Amino acid sequence: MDAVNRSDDALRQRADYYTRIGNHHMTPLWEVLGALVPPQPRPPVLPHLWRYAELRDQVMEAGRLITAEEAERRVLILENPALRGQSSITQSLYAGLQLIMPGEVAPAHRHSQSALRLVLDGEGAYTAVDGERTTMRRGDFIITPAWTWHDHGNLGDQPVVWLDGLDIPIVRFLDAGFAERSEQQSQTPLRPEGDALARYGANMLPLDYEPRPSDPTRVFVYPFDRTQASLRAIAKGTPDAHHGFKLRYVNPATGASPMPTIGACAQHLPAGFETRGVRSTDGTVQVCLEGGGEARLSGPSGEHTWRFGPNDVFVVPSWHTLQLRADRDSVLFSFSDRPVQLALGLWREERL
Ligand code: 1HN
Repeated sequence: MDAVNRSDDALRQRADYYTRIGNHHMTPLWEVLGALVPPQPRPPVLPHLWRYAELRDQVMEAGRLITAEEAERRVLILENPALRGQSSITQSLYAGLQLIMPGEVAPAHRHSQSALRLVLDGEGAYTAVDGERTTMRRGDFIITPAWTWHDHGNLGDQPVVWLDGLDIPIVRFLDAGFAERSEQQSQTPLRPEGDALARYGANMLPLDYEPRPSDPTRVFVYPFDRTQASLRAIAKGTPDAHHGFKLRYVNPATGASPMPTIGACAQHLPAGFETRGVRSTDGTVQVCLEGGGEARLSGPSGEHTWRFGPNDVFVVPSWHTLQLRADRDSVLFSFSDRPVQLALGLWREERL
C-alpha cells in the first residue's frame, strides 16, 4: 500500500510481477480498487453550457454546406468537453442540434436507440413516427421509441432547429444496436395527425389496449401548450423548495417514463424564485424554454455559475449540486437516464 515503507527491492519485484501477469492480460485489482468503487460518484463528465445565441449562426451554416438528404440527419453533436470524440453529452446520453431547411426531408429509418426531440427554433416542420405525422411547434417534446420508423420534413419557409436526445452511449455500451433504412424517403401517413394523442393521451385508452409495463408510450408528442397549461395551473399552488413546479413526462397508460432509457421533465420557476440545492446520480441535460436566470453547480469539478436564457442547453453531471434562480417566469425542460437507474436500483437524490 504505502510506497515509503517498501524496500526498493520489494517494489521492483512487484513491478516485474505486474509486467509478467500483464503478458497474460491480467492486472492487480489492488492498484485500481479505489477508482473502481469510489465512495461517491466521480463522473469524468464536466458541467457545460451551450449558449444558443452563440451557436445559431454555425447551425445555420451547416444548412449551406450539406443537405439533409446527404447527411441523413444534419446535426451538430453537443459533446461534453471531457468526452470529446465520444459523441456523448454525459456518459449515458447523446445530444445534438438538428437543422432542417425548407423543402427538405430527412429520410425514414429506424434503430434500437431511443430518441427525443425538443423543438427550439422555427416552424413548419413535421416528424413522422410509425405512420403518423406531427407538426413540430416550439417546446413540443416528441419521442421516437426504439425501433419505430421515423422521418422528418420541412413544409414551411423557415429553417427549423430542434434538440435531439438519444441513448446512444447506453446502446453502444451494451453492444445492442441495430439500424435499418426504409425504402420510402417519407412514410406514407397511415393515420391522421393527432390520432395517437386522441386515443392514448386524453385520459382514455382504446378498449382492447393492454400495454405491458415496459412498452413505450403510444403518445409520441407532448405538445408544449398542454405542458404550459399544466405548469400554469399548478403554479397557483405552493412551489417545492428544491424543484419549484416540476412535472415528469409519462406514458399515460402506465405511469412509466415515456421510453425505458430516457426520462424527461418540465419545470416552472416563478420570477425571483430560487431553488434549494439538489444532487442526484442521473447526469442531466437542461434546456431553457422560457425566461432565464442563473444556474449554480458545485461538485467534484468545482463551482460553476452561468446565466442562461431561451434555448440554452447545459449539462449537470451526476452528483453535482444544482441551484437555479429565475430572473423571469421560466420554463426548463430536462432529460436524463433516470429510468435506467431506477430500474437497476441505483438512483439516488439528495435534497440539501
Ligand atoms: C437519428 O435517427 C436522428 O432521427 C437524430 O432525427 C440524431 C443520432 C444518432 C443516430 C440516429 C433523427 C441521431 C439519429
